[in-house]
Amino acid sequence: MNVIILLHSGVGGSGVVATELGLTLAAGGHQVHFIANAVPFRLGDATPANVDFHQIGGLAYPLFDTPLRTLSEASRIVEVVETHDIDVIHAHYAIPHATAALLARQMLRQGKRPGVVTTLHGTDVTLVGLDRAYLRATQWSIESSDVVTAVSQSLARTTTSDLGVRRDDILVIPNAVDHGRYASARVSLTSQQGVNARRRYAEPFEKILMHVSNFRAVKRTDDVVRIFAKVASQLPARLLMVGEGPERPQAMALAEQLGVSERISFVGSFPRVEMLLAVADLFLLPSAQESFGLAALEAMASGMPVVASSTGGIPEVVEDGVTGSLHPVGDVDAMAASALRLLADPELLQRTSLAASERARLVFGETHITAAYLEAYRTAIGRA
Ligand code: GMT
Repeated sequence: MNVIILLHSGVGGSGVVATELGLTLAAGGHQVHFIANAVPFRLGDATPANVDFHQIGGLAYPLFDTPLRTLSEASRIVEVVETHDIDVIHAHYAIPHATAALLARQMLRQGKRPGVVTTLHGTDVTLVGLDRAYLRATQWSIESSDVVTAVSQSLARTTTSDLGVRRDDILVIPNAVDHGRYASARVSLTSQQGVNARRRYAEPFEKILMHVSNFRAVKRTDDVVRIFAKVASQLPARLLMVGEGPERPQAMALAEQLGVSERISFVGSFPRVEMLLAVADLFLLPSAQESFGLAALEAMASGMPVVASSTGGIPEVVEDGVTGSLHPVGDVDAMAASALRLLADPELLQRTSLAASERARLVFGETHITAAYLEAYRTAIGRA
């Protein structure tokens, strides 16, 4: 199939999912065209012959406050559709990508109409889409797509209940993970190189906790620091805070205030996150809202239990008491107690780590999830 994938190129779950899906489709022989503002974060140097990247332009004319990206994106889509015999346009995130895809299809003068598949990722529904400034555009884009998928049951429900979208056929296709990549990075820890990697952050007797995010308010990174401070008061431990974002300075200040800053490494964004995940023992994700929690899934694939909030789609990813531990948003005491219970009991830690890795492999493996998207593409082509 000839597929266009529209995505946000910066650090963020939806862009990561879209990039990994595109690369998997390409590995399966499909032709993939990524269209974005910049080269997608996870695409890096991986450019197989059947993967193209098309950058969205945007004239910064003085009359416009900002470049009119949705229009330039739609124009770019039309160019790619007209020159590459595109079968389907897959928009990751409702706005502006689904809007641009639908507009582009209207703009086509002749030839075949590609199907439009929109995948909802979370904040496009729970945050941005609900803003009155975008509400009707978001509703229209979702209702007009040929096929709509959501990354969790929770998000599919919220899309109709809170966003007021009028369609009852939203497909749930969860996010996938390349389990082998994460598992083999951890296996490499047994080599000298891996031991050295771990030593960069901790002494052999210390436990390593980890958090990965874009440090936005919804991630509650202050809670991560508070949980860690409680854990570190009971056993020798270190915390790796991976990522960049607006809440990072506040998290650093809180670490100072709680006297744990020397035990925390803020390491910035890391494209090959599996290499960092491989050194850690336990993952923290105390978010206020999470439609899925891709970071938790990647941690599980790497063989780590996850202590997280029981919010949104997280319970569909992390099985409470089996692959980690879930608690109400903001219950820092309970999250710290669960982390301590896991870290202080080697047998429990190993059992939970194994269960996490197995769940990531069996439930969220790439093969059947990619097949589900291909089926969605065929349905969309039929409806277009
Ligand atoms: O969580 C973020 O800040 C990024 C955001 C995005 O759209 O890039 O992530 C959303 O999509 C991810 C991939 O499907 C999900 O794993 C995240 O749970 C979701 N974030 C929220 O719902 C807050």
